[in-house]
Amino acid sequence: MMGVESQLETWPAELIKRATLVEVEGVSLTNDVAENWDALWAFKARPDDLLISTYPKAGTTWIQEIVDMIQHGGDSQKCARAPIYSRIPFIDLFPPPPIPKGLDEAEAMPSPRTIKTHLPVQLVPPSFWVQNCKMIYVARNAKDNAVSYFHFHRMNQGMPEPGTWDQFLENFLTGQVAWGSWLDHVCGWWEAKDRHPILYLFYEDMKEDLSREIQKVAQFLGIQLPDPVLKQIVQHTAFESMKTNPMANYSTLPAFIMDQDVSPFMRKGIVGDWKQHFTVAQSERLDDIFAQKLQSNGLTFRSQLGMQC
Ligand code: PPS
Repeated sequence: MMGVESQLETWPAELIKRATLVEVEGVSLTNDVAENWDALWAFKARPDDLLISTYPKAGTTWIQEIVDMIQHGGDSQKCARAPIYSRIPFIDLFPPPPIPKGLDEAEAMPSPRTIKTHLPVQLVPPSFWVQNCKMIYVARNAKDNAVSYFHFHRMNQGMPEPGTWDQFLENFLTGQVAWGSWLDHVCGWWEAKDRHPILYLFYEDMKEDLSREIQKVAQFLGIQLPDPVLKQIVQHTAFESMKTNPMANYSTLPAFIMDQDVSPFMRKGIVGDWKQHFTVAQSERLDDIFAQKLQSNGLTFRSQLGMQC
């Protein structure tokens, strides 16, 4: 993707169109993913691939930067080699040319590769399971996740129209958003971790103690982190650092793709911002819809630090 940013400057903005939703195996996906479904499903994973999976806006970019820093011994210069979307290809991204498809970028990348997906567990290309690839999943509480996703729809001109917050929340609650139901996503990956090498992390835990969660990731990857390296990674992946890092904050993309004046990609980066958006009734409705399945899966989320719900 190096060099594509300069080509984009001369690109007709009308080429970016808001996506529509199409169901694949009962999951709402954007039309571009659905149109390329066969190629995505046939993706050939390699045994030393690391797959990063998240529901959109759960902390994907954060864990990507952490993993890249761990893999490069905490060397922030090496992690500045390219924007995050080029360092770690996103296989379920099918933009119009000249932006390369994530699949093509992944295929061209030498091993060992780290790959990003937002797919629910049952839609992950089978070769990842066959090759027994390591996977890291990050989950975020539904309320902050929904708010972040709403603002992302507003600023990303390739996402479906979000409508009002009230409309968007209804779609989120019924899984009528890209990559489907948050509930099915977090529960499906939670169940899969018992039969596969999956490190399941929570955004809220990362906010609570970043150093502790980075150490979990390093241990999972079998990499020793000397104390000064750990400190460097904590500093480099703190919200304020990533917000101003052009290789992490998506500011390399033009405004006709992501309009950061509408809402910055690195927006607030906190736990509990949902309180500024949800009415009491909306909060209770979400709890009613999600609580039972979460409970029966033994899955607990914190929607503010210092409490569980
Ligand atoms: S995407 O488009 O799905 O890849 O987006 P994703 O990276 O998953 O989510 C973006 C949200 O994560 C927040 N973020 C962070 N929070 C805390 N610390 C760090 N370092 C960090 N990096 C990204 C980002 O601000 C978005 O959340 P909101 O709530 O919108 O601020």
